[in-house]
Amino acid sequence: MFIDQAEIWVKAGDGGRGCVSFRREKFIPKGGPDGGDGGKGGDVYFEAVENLDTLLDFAGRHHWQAQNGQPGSGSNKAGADGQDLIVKVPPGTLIYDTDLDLLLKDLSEAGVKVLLCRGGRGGKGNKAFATSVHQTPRHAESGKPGQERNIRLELKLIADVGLVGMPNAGKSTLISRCSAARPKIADYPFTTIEPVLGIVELSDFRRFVMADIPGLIEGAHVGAGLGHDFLKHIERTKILVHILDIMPSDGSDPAENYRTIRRELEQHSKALAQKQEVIVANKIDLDPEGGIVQNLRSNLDKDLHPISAVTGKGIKELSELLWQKVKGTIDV
Ligand SMILES: Nc1nc2c(ncn2[C@@H]2O[C@H](COP(=O)(O)OP(=O)(O)OP(=O)(O)O)[C@@H](O)[C@H]2O)c(=O)[nH]1
Ligand SMILES: [Mg+2]
Repeated sequence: MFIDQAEIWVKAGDGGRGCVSFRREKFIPKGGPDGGDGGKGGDVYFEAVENLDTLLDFAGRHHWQAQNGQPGSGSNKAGADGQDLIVKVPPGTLIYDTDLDLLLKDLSEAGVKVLLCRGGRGGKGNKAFATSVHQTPRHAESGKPGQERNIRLELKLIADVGLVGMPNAGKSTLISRCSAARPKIADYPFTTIEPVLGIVELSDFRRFVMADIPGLIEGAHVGAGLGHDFLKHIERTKILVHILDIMPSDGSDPAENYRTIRRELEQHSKALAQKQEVIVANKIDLDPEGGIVQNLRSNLDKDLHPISAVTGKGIKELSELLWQKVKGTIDV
């Protein structure tokens, strides 16, 4: 359904070069070769870890490289091996080699780790080339280059929060306010014709995924409007955010609209209707006295979260509330 993608270049470390050196000490005239070997280049691993759910970390960084091996030195000292690079990705990440157009690995579960590029072997120092007939070799090997690949990472995103509501309620305005998603917004119904995902980021690296779907209308479960097709996109979300327009331009009653959408959800699927729901009263900038929201609250007899997606009022509080609920919900 929704796919997060990143194309990157990964390279293992090169092997360190071997050393050409001869032992020189005061009273030992012909000390013999003592150049050490180069260290091995670091490998590149990919590992699926818990607590990551997007490929956002790859958006700003294209090159991922493990450390090179150190060159060898005199007195038979081998160079240090380069450090391995362990790249952490969310569980469910698919790794493709873009040059070979080949799926390399499906990191389906946390804890799975795969070696993607092998580090180059270190070169031999001149010590290694000494033989009985050739006691003063003056050459050493260079290290082997580390493997490199162009890869594509793909992750199917599952939204934590799904936005539902009548057309024009302000769903797309809300997602564009609290995430980097930029869906089309307009004052006519069915502006959104396909689902859009946004990542809502809060302080301290907290974030969750929000899905904006086309507006629902009466009869959606039997195909009216853009139909119920889109409801399947939010079947796996943890929470539904039901957006109500407190002052619909068609003059309809917000409380009635709420009930209509609830009926549609119930008729579509029981599981969907049983999801935790947060009801949002949008467009409170049109109700400066707060009277409409108050009436709506008592009419529905439910908790309402007043916001204005246009001015931004109440959005921060709403995002915090949603994050709390996403984090606290075990029911996936
Ligand atoms: N005054 C006011 N207008 C708003 C607010 N939020 C959204 N709107 C307006 O409402 C209209 C519809 O907004 P959208 O975000 O496109 O609504 P939607 O729910 O995504 O609509 P569909 O995609 O058609 O289902 C636009 O003209 C918005 O500018 C708000 O908080 N206050
Ligand atoms: Mg929309």
